[in-house]
Amino acid sequence: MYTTELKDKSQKQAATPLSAEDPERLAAFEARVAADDFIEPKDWMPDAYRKTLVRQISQHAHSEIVGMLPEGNWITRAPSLRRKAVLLAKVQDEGGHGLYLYAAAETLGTSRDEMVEALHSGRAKYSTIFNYPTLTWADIGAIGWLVDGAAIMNQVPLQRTSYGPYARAMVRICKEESFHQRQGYEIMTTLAKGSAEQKRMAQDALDRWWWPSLMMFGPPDDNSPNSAQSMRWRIKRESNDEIRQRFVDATVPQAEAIGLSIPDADLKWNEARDAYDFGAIDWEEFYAVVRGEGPVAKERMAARVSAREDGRWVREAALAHAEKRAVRLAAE
Ligand code: FAQ
Repeated sequence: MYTTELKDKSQKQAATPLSAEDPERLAAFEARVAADDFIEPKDWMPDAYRKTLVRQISQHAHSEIVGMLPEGNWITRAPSLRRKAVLLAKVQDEGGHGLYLYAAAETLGTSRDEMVEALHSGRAKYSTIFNYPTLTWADIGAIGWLVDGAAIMNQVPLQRTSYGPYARAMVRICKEESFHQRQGYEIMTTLAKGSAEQKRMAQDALDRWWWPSLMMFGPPDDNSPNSAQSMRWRIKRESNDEIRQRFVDATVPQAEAIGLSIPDADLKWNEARDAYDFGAIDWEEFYAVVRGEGPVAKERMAARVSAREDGRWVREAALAHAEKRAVRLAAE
């Protein structure tokens, strides 16, 4: 259903001068990017390239970590032991993704503490999608199916992003997201084929998660300030709108297969484009959520801040233990 194959269109991007830094180094850097070489942590890179990567990778990491909260809300209420074990494993995977991504960003010279501080003080963003509440069990199905489905669409091209540590983290993450998408779709299938009430619950979850899922891909291309530069640097390999369209085209038949309807009166197959036309996204809502006005934005940040505070003694104890151990080993 989902492929990890990369349909690369960024090859077509012209080699445009990237910035005004040391021309020789810059030319060598550009040539490597153009040749699809990975840039590695100790390689020279333009400052703006480094900044863009820290911004995107750390925001991606924050999204994984904050993204544990909506599903974590249902671990104790999963309807069976099997569902609980699967959900626990999935939420744990998201924590792991956050850690690989923080580690990838740290190779660019930013500490984890700095990144976490930027999140907690509201300076760094995380995905809008995690500012919506999980009201019923069907929301767990909808998140796996739609949110992980959208995450895969966006992350498959990132397996060939130009920065080596980010690209390699993506390979493993995509494999795990693929399992997450399937478990979500399986929950939705079970509910959609269940009692009338279960089917209503599944439809209600789809109604609430559909539009926020389309917003995950970011603003439209003509309103995406970072895209042009990121495409030239091959950090982004495909545009926000291209990936959003691919997600719609893959997901609509999946909804039809289980008898659910996409909540979009304008959704229509377009023969000429070989793709679905779909209705207008409410960008006002998107920007409000980006500004921190999402339905449960305050709860999300409060939960992250208190988790950090509650875990302080563990970090301090681990550090004290490591120091004692180092002294003991040195003495021996
Ligand atoms: N939410 O110029 P662009 C997941 C911001 S992981 C919030 O287009 P760019 C796994 C953007 O940062 C989901 N902010 O920006 C999971 C920029 O602001 P800035 C996360 C958004 O970077 C599943 C401004 O708008 N995935 O779900 C959003 O070129 C289930 C202008 O936008 C990633 O982070 C948004 N949706 O393209 C976990 C993938 N969209 O930074 C748990 C990596 C845009 O200049 C459960 N990231 N903004 O202040 C990317 O691919 C890119 O960063 C984009 C945005 C495509 C998200």
